[in-house]
Amino acid sequence: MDAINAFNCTCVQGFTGLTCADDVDECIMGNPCKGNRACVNLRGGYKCECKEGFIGDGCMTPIELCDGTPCINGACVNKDDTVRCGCYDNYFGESCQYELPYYGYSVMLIGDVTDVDGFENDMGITLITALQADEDDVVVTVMEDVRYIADETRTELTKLTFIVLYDDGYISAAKISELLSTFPQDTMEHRIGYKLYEGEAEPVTDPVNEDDDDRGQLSANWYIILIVIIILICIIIVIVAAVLVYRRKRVCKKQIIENDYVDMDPMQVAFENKVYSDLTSSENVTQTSTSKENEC
Ligand SMILES: [Ca+2]
Repeated sequence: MDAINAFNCTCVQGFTGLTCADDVDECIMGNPCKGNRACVNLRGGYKCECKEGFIGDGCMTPIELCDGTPCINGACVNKDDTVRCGCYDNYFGESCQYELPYYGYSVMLIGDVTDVDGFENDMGITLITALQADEDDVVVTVMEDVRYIADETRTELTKLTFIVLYDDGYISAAKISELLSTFPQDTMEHRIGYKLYEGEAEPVTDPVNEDDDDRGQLSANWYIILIVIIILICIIIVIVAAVLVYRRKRVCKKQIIENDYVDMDPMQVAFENKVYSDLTSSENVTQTSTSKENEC
C-alpha cells in the first residue's frame, strides 16, 4: 500500500519484515508438525517429515528396523529401537553367519566349573602362546555350558564349548585342536585349572531339577545344623541353671552357719569351734541346716 512518503507491505503467508523479504520460521513460531513428524523450515513455508523410524500418511506407520538387516541363520529382533539377530541353534555371529559345530571346540572337564570367566582367560593365554599372537588378538568365548554325569563313576562333569576370535576372524575347531595338541596334556590341564575327562558320559537332561535337588540337600543340612544348635543351647541353659542352684545352696548354708554363731553365747561358740570342722557331717546341724536351707 502506498502512503505519503512511505509504504506498507502486506506480506503473503510465510514472509515477514518491512519488505516481506524475511522468512517466517514456522518451526519456531509454533511447531505445526505433530505426532511422529518433524518440522523442517523452508523459505516461504515449511514441511513436515516423518521422524526416524516412521513412514506413511501422518507418519503413523513404524518402519521395521529389521528391514535390510541380514540375519543369515536367524531372526531379526527389533526391541527398543535396537536391532540384532537372534540366531538359530548352532549358529552365531552378528548375522548368524558362523556355524557353531565347525568353529566350537568342546572340552569335558571334571567337576562343576563355575569360574567360566577364569576358564576363558586361561584358555586365551594358552592359545596366545600357541599362536604366538599378541595378547589383544585372541578372544575366547564360551558358547555352551552343559552339565554331564560320568557313566561309571557318576562324577559331575562340565562340557564347555568355546570359540576363538583371532585377528578379526574365528578359527575352526580343528585348528584349535591342533594348537592345543602342541601342549603336553598336563601342562594344559595345569593352565586351565581343571582336569580333562575322557570317557563315556551322559548329559544332565533336567538341570533345573538337579539344582532343586541341590537346594533341597542344602535345606536339609541347614535343618540339621539348626537342631544341633538348639540342643547345644538347651544343654548350656541346664548347666548354667545347675551351677546357679548349687551356688545358691552354698550361700544359704554359709548364712545358716553364720546365724547359728550369732545366736550362741561365747561358751557355746568355743564349744562349737571345737566341733566346727565336723559341722557339715553333724546330723543335728545338718537337719537344722536342711530345714533352713529349705527356707532359702
Ligand atoms: Ca519458513
